[in-house]
Amino acid sequence: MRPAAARKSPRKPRGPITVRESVLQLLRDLGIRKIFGNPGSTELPLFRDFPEDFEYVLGLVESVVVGMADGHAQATRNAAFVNLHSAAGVGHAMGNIFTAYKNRTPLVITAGQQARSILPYEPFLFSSQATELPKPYVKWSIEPARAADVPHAIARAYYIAMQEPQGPVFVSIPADDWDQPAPRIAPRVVSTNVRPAPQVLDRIGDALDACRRPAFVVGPAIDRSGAWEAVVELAERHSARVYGAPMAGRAGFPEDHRLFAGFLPAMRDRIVKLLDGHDLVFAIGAPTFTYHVEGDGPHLPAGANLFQLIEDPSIASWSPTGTCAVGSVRLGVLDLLARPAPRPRPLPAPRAARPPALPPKAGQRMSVAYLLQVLSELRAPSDIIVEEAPSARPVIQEYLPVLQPETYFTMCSGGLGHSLPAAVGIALARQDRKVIAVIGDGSSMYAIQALWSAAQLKLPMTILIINNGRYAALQGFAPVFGYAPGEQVQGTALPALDFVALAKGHGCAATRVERADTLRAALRKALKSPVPTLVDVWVQ
Ligand SMILES: Cc1ncc(C[n+]2csc(CCOP(=O)(O)OP(=O)(O)O)c2C)c(N)n1
Ligand SMILES: [Mg+2]
Repeated sequence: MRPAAARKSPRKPRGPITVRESVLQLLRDLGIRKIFGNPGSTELPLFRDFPEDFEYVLGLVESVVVGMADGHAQATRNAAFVNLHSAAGVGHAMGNIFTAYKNRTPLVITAGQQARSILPYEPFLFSSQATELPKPYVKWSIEPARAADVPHAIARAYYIAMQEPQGPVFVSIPADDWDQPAPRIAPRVVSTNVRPAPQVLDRIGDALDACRRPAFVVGPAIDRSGAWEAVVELAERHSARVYGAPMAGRAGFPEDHRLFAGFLPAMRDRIVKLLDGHDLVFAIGAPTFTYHVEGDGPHLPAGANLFQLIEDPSIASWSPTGTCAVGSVRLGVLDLLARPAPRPRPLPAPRAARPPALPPKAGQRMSVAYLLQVLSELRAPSDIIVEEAPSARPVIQEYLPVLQPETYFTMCSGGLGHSLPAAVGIALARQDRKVIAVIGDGSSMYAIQALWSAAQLKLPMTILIINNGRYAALQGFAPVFGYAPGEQVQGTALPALDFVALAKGHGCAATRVERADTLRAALRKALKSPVPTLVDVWVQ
C-alpha cells in the first residue's frame, strides 16, 4: 500500500469521466466503500489511483473473497462489491457464489476479462463465455456491449441484487474498459421489497384465528428482513408452538423463549411426526421443507393445513401443498399483527429442559455438548456466532441457543467453506460486537486462508475449531446409505492437521485445548483477545 500522502483523495470529476471514476462514484453513492477481491492482470486497471476513501479487502483465494463479502453484506444489509480474476478466479469462487445464491445475499460480483481488442484471438486468461460461467447461481449476468455501458450495468446489477429475493449478480468487465469515457450514473431510489397480497394474508389470518393448535416454522428470511420482534409478537398472540426450519442460515426466533419447541430435522417423516397434533402449520420465511434425504408419505401430519409467507416466488412455487403469500416477510407479519387480536388460546406445554452436559471422565476427551455449554456461559447474548460444524449442529441448537436477532449465521446451501470467511466479513462490518466462528476441523480447511485476512484486518474475533479429527457428519450419515454398523467410511479421517500451526502461519494467535480443565480459561482469554485468536479444542 502507498503512504496516505501519495494517494489521491476522492474528487468530483468535471467534464468527461472514465469508467473507473464513474463506477467508484456510483459505489460511493450506493454506500459501498469496500472492494472484496483477489487481483490479476485483467483487474489491475481498476485499482490505479486507488481512492483514499475505499478499502481493498484481499482474500487469498476467490472462495474466501466471496465468503467474506457474503458475511459483510448480510451484516450491513447492503450489497457487497466483489472483484474476481477472470475465468479461473470465478471458478474458485463458484462454491460460495452458490451459497450466496441460497443465502439470498446481495452481491455485485465483477470479474476481469481480457481487453476487447484481442478477444478474437482467444488470449491468455480470456473467459470465452464469461456470462455463462456463474449461471445458474446469479440473478443476472452481463458483459456490457460497450465500455461506456459498464457503470450503468453495475447500477442495474446493484438494484437487481438488492431486490427481494436478494442474491448475487455478475458483471464481466474487459480490462481496457476502465480508462474509457463513460457517463456519470446518478443513484436512484428503487424499492427493494413488495407487500404480500392482502387477500392472501387475510386467508392466512382467518385460518390462524380459527385453528386450535398452530405451529410456526421459522426460517432465515425472518432475520434477513428484520422481522424477528414482529414474529415473536405474532407467536405470542396466537400461542403458537415455534419450530426452527431445517438447514436455516439464520435464526428466526429466540431459542430460550417459552414457545420455542426446537428444530425440525431435514427429514420428511420426522417432520411429520414432530408436527403431529397441529391443525395449522405456518412457515414464516422458510421453505416447506428443506429435505436432505429421501422420504415418502405425506409432507404434513393428517388434518394439518399449511400456510407460508416467503419473499422468494421460486420457493413458493415448489411447496407441495398449502397457501402462500409472496412478498416481504416483515411487511407480511406486520399486516397480520394489524388484524384484531384473536380470542386467547391456552399456551402449549413447554419443551423438556435439556440435561446439563457433564465434563469428561479421566482420560477421555470432552464432548461437543460440554464445550458448547461452557462457551454458552462465557459468551455475551449479543455476541455473533458464525457456524459451520455439521455434526455439531444439533448439539449447538441445544447447548448454544441463539437469543437475539442478527447473532447467528451459517449457510443455507450445505456448501462447506462459507462460514469461516463469512465470519471475517461480519467481524469487519460489526466492530461493535464480538464475532465467534464455530467451525468443524474439516469445514475450516475449505477456506483456511480466511485466517490471513482476519489477521491482516486485525479483527478481534474468536475462531473455535471443534476438532474431532474426522468428517463425523459423513460417518454419522453412513447407516442411512446402507453401511453396516461400524463399517469404515472412505475419506473421512482427518489425521495430522495442526490448527495452532496453521493459525500462527496465517498470522493469528492460537492455542490448543486437549483437556476439559483448561477449556474455560482458554476460552475466556480468547474472547478477551484484541487480535484474531483460534482455539483448537479436541473433542470426542
Ligand atoms: C464443499 C463441500 N464438500 C463436501 C461436503 C460434504 N460434507 C458434508 S459434512 C462434511 C464433514 C465436515 O467435517 P467437519 O467440519 O469436521 O464437521 P464434522 O462432520 O466432523 O462435525 C463433508 C465433507 C460439503 N457439504 N460441502
Ligand atoms: Mg470434524
